[in-house]
Amino acid sequence: ATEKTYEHLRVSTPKAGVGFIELNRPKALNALCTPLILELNQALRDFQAAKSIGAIVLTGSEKAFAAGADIKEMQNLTFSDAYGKDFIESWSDLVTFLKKPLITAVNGYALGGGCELAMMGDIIYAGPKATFGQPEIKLGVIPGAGGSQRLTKAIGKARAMETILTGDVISAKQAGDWGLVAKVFETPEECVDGALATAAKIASYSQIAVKAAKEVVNKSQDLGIREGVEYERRVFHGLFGSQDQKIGMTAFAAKDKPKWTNQ
Ligand code: CO8
Repeated sequence: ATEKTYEHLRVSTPKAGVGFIELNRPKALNALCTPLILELNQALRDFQAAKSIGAIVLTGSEKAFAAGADIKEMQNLTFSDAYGKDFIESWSDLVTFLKKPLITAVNGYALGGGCELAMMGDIIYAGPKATFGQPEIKLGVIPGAGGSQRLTKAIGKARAMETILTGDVISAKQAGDWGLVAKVFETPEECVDGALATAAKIASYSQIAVKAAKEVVNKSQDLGIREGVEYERRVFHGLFGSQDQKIGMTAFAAKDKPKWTNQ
């Protein structure tokens, strides 16, 4: 059910529990046109709904993760079109509906909307030539899919301000040093394989615990420390109502491997 045919994506399940999406619009360096975004939303929704899938990897090509929103599509957009039709709002769907972990494996250009899409990942991995940036300023606009907020949270105000105001790019090494990405790999293949291996590891755990873990870490982005810790504790307490808590702890005590029920 998850392996539909798409025009701008390749979708597969290369490892147990892992959904894999490759952006595939090579002629435009994976520029994010509306049809591509609609397909991406659909593929993510399918993986979100698939019981067997525990984590998702999103990548592009070796040359480009995505070179941004489709500039040619935006060129003649008017304010009333953009505001009236909530241009880009369907993008926020990507993060708000997705409860399963998403790893973005970035090789090549991740610019503008491409950088924003990469940052929608719960974990970002980078290949050696990954190039991040928010060059919208050069087009007479600003980031519009969360870049000013997520980049600032990720690397701090001074660096984000410099990046967004100059349009200068961030290299893979710099992204690693600044903590924008979790890991920098030596080759593009290792970056994608590393993301798939991490996704497989996450998918081997109880989906209910993984979902709760993602939820509480994300809360840290919105809540103060006191409310955040209280929120975490409520969710932690709630997991004692799950079967998998009993299964995991019983298996540990018996020196067995747990067989999760995702209940
Ligand atoms: N949109 C549309 N087409 C693009 C885009 C893009 N963002 N990026 C590249 N392409 C196309 C080029 O037009 C070219 O097409 P053609 O062969 O028909 O001329 C093809 O892809 C190959 O590109 P280049 O020849 O330019 O390749 P180079 O290797 O010389 O350069 C670069 C690569 C540096 C990445 C260059 O293509 C570039 O600067 N691209 C634009 C980067 C950019 O400005 N991105 C930000 C876009 S604005 C944005 O994302 C706003 C986000 C708002 C939220 C999202 C809303 C959907």
